[in-house]
Amino acid sequence: MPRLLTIAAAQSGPISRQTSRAEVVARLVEQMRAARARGCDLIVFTECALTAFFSHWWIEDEAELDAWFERALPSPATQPLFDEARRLGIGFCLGYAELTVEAGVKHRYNTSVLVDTDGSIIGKYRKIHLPGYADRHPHHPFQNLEKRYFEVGNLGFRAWRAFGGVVGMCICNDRRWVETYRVLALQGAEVVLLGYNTPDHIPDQPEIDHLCDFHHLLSMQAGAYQNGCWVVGVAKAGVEEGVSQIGQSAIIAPSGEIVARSSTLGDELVIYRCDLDLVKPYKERLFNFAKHRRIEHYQLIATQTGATPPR
Ligand code: ING
Repeated sequence: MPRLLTIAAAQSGPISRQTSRAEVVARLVEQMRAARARGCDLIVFTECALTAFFSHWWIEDEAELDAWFERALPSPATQPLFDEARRLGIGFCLGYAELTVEAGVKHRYNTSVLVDTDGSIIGKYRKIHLPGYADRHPHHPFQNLEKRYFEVGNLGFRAWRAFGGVVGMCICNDRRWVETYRVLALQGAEVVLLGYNTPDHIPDQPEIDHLCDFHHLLSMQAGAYQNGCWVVGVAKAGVEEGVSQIGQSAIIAPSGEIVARSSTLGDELVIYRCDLDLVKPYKERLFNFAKHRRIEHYQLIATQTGATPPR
């Protein structure tokens, strides 16, 4: 019996600073309904899906910053999403800005949750690779202040048995780092879900702007193939608060092939019926870690710890 999982990558168009959570949640609920009507079992929303990507501008006031975060999930504003998921019997992955208070201390993370078809939370991931910087760059057309607004994730990369397979999550810049997929695949991950806010211009490196789409897809396709995973990448696309961001939401098979991709820069569902057993030719043969991977022989590991400089 094939293990089929029909997934919707729910690409988001721009969200303005003035758009309320309620308005955004209504957009996400509409996408959830449309996905379910097209037979989807799981819908994947993007990074920081509830608001404009506020890391693109300087915020001094703490209360102003905290207003971009969710202090609980479900929160009153996001409860309709959880209720609709339960009513429709569809699972979802949601990226959001998480504010949590531990021992009286505030902690802010760039987070995603995996939610089951009954609306219960299966697992949570907090973004580890935070790109950009913590100080102001006034000469840049926009900022990337994730190192100022978020802490590095403290939950590691984790995979959970869910939706008939093994599912892991990462967020945006994580997809560019080879370790992300490998650490998830070593836990048996068959599907990796991620959202991203990716500008099509890098103020510090304009010379590679023309490669934005290529590097984005290359990272996910390589991660999928080298670890025998399905990879679902979901954009916040279009010009949001003056920042032009790539679309290119895509569903990538364990072969590394792009089997479905977006063609707009707005709200768009990219849907594919994923046969989870297509991971087998890669996990059980080409990249059978037990048979072929020999980490004990990788000298580089020693030099990486600074033990011995390269000869
Ligand atoms: N954004 C970008 C990302 O896709 C970036 C930052 C863009 C890094 C282009 C390198 C090149 O990784 C987020 N939010 O991580």
